[in-house]
Amino acid sequence: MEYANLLVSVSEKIATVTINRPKSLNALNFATMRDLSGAFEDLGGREDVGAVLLTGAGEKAFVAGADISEMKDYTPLRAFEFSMYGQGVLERIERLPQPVIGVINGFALGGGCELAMACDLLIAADTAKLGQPEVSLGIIPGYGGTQRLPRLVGRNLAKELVLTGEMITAQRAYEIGLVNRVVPRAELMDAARETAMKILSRGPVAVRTAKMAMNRGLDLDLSNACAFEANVFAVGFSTADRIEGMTAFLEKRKAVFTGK
Ligand code: CO8
Repeated sequence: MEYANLLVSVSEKIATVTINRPKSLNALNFATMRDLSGAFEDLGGREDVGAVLLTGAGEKAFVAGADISEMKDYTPLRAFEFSMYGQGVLERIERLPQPVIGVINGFALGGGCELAMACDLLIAADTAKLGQPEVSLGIIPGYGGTQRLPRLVGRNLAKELVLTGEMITAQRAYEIGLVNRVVPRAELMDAARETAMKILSRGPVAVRTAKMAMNRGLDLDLSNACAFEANVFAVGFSTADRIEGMTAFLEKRKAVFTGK
């Protein structure tokens, strides 16, 4: 599939989705959100894709936010519609069956930070900067930033970031649990691929269902979430992968999973 604002490639079961508007620091206009929606819908159904890397084109930015030049003329109704549409796109990314690694190659601001938070884990270049600067524009985050950020880093740190609008370094983002790892810029893609390869070497059904159990369980109370986990755990015992995984362990060899 070809997209006006994205580059999508697949190699060794790893899809790389690159937001490709470097002149605007990969700002998210409506067309880009529509492309992201289409690309992730397509990737979710592909058997040749076991993990996805999401990154931005160019040296400067992952995504510097929603496209301010497009947003400046919004009516309240349009703002509501685009916020809801974008939230749906981020939910599609968050709920993709395969794991999604956000590869933060530069600025991840506003809608860019929100997009990053919809990924399963984040690897950032040491040069990256993250933040929710919306209040500097007189608006609030609209792609789930006021909701995902407190869930990820805790209420007080989220309030500090959203209310001051200050950017933080990748290192600080690591310290507060917003990103998983910080690596030198030159090593970023290799580090992301390495993490994806490690995940791909595990039981594919287990990886997908573990992701789902964590995502869905976080929205439930602990007791019901654990009951949900027990059900998903039990389903795992219907797979060829679990027979292979346990047999390989007992035979002291590497498991060869089929994803069945
Ligand atoms: N939207 C549109 N264009 C942008 C954006 C953006 N968010 N960010 C950068 N650009 C453009 C600049 O206008 C500039 O274009 P041009 O060359 O034509 O003048 C080009 O990208 C390069 O940017 P700068 O010259 O500003 O580069 P600097 O290195 O000087 O600065 C910064 C980099 C600090 C990242 C700076 O560009 C900046 O502050 N950008 C805006 C960051 C921001 O405020 N982001 C939040 C936007 S609001 C938002 O994301 C809300 C999300 C929810 C929306 C839900 C409803 C739709």
